[in-house]
Formats: sequence, structure tokens, C-alpha cells
Amino acid sequence: SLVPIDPVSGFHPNLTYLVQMEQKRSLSLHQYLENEGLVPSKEEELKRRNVIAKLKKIVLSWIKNVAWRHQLPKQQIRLARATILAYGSYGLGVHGSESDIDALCVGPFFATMEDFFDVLRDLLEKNRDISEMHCVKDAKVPLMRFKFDGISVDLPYARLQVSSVPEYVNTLDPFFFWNIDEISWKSLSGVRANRCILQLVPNLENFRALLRCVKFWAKTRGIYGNLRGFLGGVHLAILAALISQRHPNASLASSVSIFFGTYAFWPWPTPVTLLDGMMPPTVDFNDIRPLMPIRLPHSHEYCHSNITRSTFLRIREELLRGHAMSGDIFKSHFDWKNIFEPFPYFERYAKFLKISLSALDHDKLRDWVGWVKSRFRTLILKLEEVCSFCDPYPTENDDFEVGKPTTVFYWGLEFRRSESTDIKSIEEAFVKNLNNGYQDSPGTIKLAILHGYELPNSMQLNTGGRNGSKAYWEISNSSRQRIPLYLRHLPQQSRDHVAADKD
Ligand code: 3AT
Ligand code: MN
Ligand code: MN
Repeated sequence: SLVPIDPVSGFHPNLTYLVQMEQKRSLSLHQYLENEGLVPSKEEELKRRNVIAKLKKIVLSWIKNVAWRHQLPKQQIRLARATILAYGSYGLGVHGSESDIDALCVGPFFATMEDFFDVLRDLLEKNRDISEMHCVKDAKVPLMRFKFDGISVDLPYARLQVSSVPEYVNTLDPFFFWNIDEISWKSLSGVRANRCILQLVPNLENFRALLRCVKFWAKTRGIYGNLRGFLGGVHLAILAALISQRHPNASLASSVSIFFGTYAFWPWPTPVTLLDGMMPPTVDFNDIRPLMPIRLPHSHEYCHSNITRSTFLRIREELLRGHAMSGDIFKSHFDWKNIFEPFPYFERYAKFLKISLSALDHDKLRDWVGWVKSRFRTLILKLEEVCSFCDPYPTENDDFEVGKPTTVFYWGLEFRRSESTDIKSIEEAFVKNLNNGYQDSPGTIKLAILHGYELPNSMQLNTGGRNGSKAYWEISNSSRQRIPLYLRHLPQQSRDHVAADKD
């Protein structure tokens, strides 16, 4: 950058070299993602499309059945239609092999929530390709969750005030919002957000490639997942969409590097807002802003988030690390592999919180674990009262303790010397909070603090791809050395440097 720009051509003399290098890095990044098995194969795509088609058929026969049950006139039964709209990562076209299918069922006015959860559930359960059905009724967006041909499906319901829903209903058309109930409105929000993003992004292919990269990065670095207080798919989609809007023609390599640069130094809590032509509100109606506010496009709402003090710091550390590392893009030793290197939990933390949930019945345990996960935010907040840092590790382990099916979580913890590691009171408070709202918990939950060497011999981290998708750690006793916080955002090389300076 110290080389002067050529006054005649207006170009940097090294421009050709830089452009070539950038192309090379972009190509190797595409290659890297492909090798990781992040882009689903043709067969997998076909399977997904089939699932959607089959679901559409099922909800069509469901709606006829419901119309008949409600004793509607013959003519109306004949015209009645319901449909399925894909949203989430599948709707955006950035799903990986292991992503679920988020499918919104949209029905006419006479089909109630009960018709959905009772009649449709029965119909679905009769299908031999569907298994592991369970209902999540008391969530902000109530839904059925099941496996269809081995793929996880999330199926919420929205009811419109029409007597028949066209197959490709335009959910941005205000005609359909008329008199809509609260739950249906919320259930539609994912579909709406997706549509807006797709409309606002100038170059779809570039956007998709960037989003795939940052999702993979967030997974390998352990900061993907709304329930554990990190970034969810929508959050990352909006963050990536803004970069795409600002730099529609940037290569993949520079988009990734701009992504890190932009968000590593973002002046939080200034909200991230897509350029959607909306005026910023003069009054902030949300009196409590999330720590990382990300506004939903075409709305004044923030995307719901569970980010806490610890997870905020972790995310920012990772962004800084990404930024520091992608600054080396033009250097010869640069390798994408380093950016996507799995986060080394077992070297970073000396203490871990073990959360074990056990119950006699497998199915009940699965449902209950789902409920407990939806309450993790309250646990993280409680932990932050007693320790300085809490890092919820993404993987859950199936285990078998005292003869019962058990699900175990291990979270990294950091204590200051003065802090007590007694967590009995937290366990009590959390159990109380859990039972508040879940009738009849089917098992027991236990919290304990372990040292690194008490962990199982190997742990895995699912990074979402097919091939190199899983990172395994052999946990040895030699790697217990913790890296001090102030060094953390630096890449290994610079870290050695600073450490050497200190000595
Ligand atoms: P995966 O590929 O499935 O991991 P995804 O983006 O599809 O990524 P989810 O399946 O968890 O993620 O979520 C599906 C959609 O549900 C995405 C979004 O439209 C809606 N949604 C989920 N969490 C939130 C949230 N916190 N705020 C607003 N919408 C959300
Ligand atoms: Mn999804
Ligand atoms: Mn989902």
C-alpha cells in the first residue's frame, strides 16, 4: 500500500498480481467448501424436493378432511387448498447436507391450530417415511418436528383469512395479513424474512457462497446456534446480505475478508440494517436492545437473539481472529484451512460444566432435552453471575448413566481465583425454572464442574459437512494449558510472537 498509484492508468502497479491472487483464493475457497461436503449432492437435493412435494400432498388431503369435518358446503370442500412454503436455510438455498427442512404449512381460515396439531399429526404419523414425531406447542412459533425420509423437518402453521390458499401464495402481499392472528403472523416471519433477503440481495450466487462460508466458519468455531446464545441462521444471513449489498461484485475471498473486517469493528449496539429503503425509526421502540441488534428487513423488529455477555465476547473474539487471519490473503503461506480450524475447547478451558439429563424413556428424554435447550439462556445468565466466562459447547453426547438413557453437555467455564466453583444453588434455581412450564419432567438433571482431565476420552464437534465434517478431539492430559484472554483473538503465529515478547 506504500507503492504509489500509477498517475496515468490510475492503477496500483501490483493490480494484476492482486487480482490474480484474489481469484486464486476464491477458487481455493470454493474448492475447500466442496471438499468438506458442504454443498449437498444431486441425490440429496432430489430427496429434499420430494419431501416438500409429499408434504404438499399430505396437507392437501388434510385440508379436505378438515373442511369436511367442519361440515362446509360441498363446493367449498372442493375448492379448499393448503400449501407448504419452504424457508430457513433450505428456502435461501444455503442448506448443508445436515440442515433440516423448515416448511411452513399455510391453511385457510377454518383450519384451526387444533386441526393442525391433532388431525394433521395423525395423518403424518400414518406415513411410514415419517418418524420421531413430536409437537412443540408452547414456543413463540409452535411447530411439529419429525424426520421425513431421514431428514429433520420443522413444520409450523399459519392461518390466513381466506377460504383457499394458492400453492405459491405471496406472503408479502398485504391482502393476506388481513385480520391475521398473532401466532400465524410470527410463524410467517421466517418466510417473509427470507423473501425480503432474496429480493434485496443484488447478486444471489455471491451471497449464497458467502453465507455458506460464514455458516461453516461459525460452526467450526463453535459460535453457531441461537439456543446456546450464539448466532443463528437468520442472523448470519442478514449479516452476509449487507456485505453483498455493499459489495455486489466482490469475489468470494474478498467478501469473506470484508465480512470479518466489517463486523469485527462494528460499533455495537448500533443495529445492523439491510438497505431496504426504510427510514430508521426516530424512537427506539424496543427498550431493551439485544447486545448485537440485527434488524429484520422491512420491519422495525430485531431478530430475536439470546446473546449474553460471554457469548458476545466469544463472537467478537472470533470475528477479530477471522479479520486478523484473512489479512494474510495475499501472502504465500495463506491457507483457508486455518480460518476454519475447529475451536480448541479442550486447550482453552481448564474447567467444564457437565450437564446431564437422564430419563428412563428414550422418547420422553428427547422431548425434554428439547425443552431444556430452549431454556439454556437462563442457565447461561445464571452461570455468568458466578463465573467470569461461560462457553456452551455445541455438541450433545448420548450416554448411559446408572442404567438410564442420558444426554450430556459440556460447556467451557472460566473462573477467577476469587470465584467459588460451588454450583449447587445454580442447579436448584435452574431446575425450578425448568419445572415452571413443563408438566411432569420425565427425568433428572444434574450439574457438575469437571476438570479437563475428567472429560471423556474423545469428543466431537459437528461442523455440518459430509466429508471432513466432524472434528474429533482426543483429549490428552498434556494439552491443558490455557491461552490468556488477551492473546485469544490473534492467530497462532502472532500469538507466539507476543508470547515470546513477554518472556
Ligand atoms: P440450518 O441450516 O437449519 O442450521 P436455518 O437458517 O434454517 O439454518 P433454523 O432451522 O434454526 O436455521 O431456523 C429456521 C428459520 O426459523 C430461520 C428463521 O426464519 C426462523 N428463525 C429461527 N430462529 C429465529 C430467530 N431467533 N429470530 C427470527 N427468526 C428465527
Ligand atoms: Mn433450518
Ligand atoms: Mn429449523
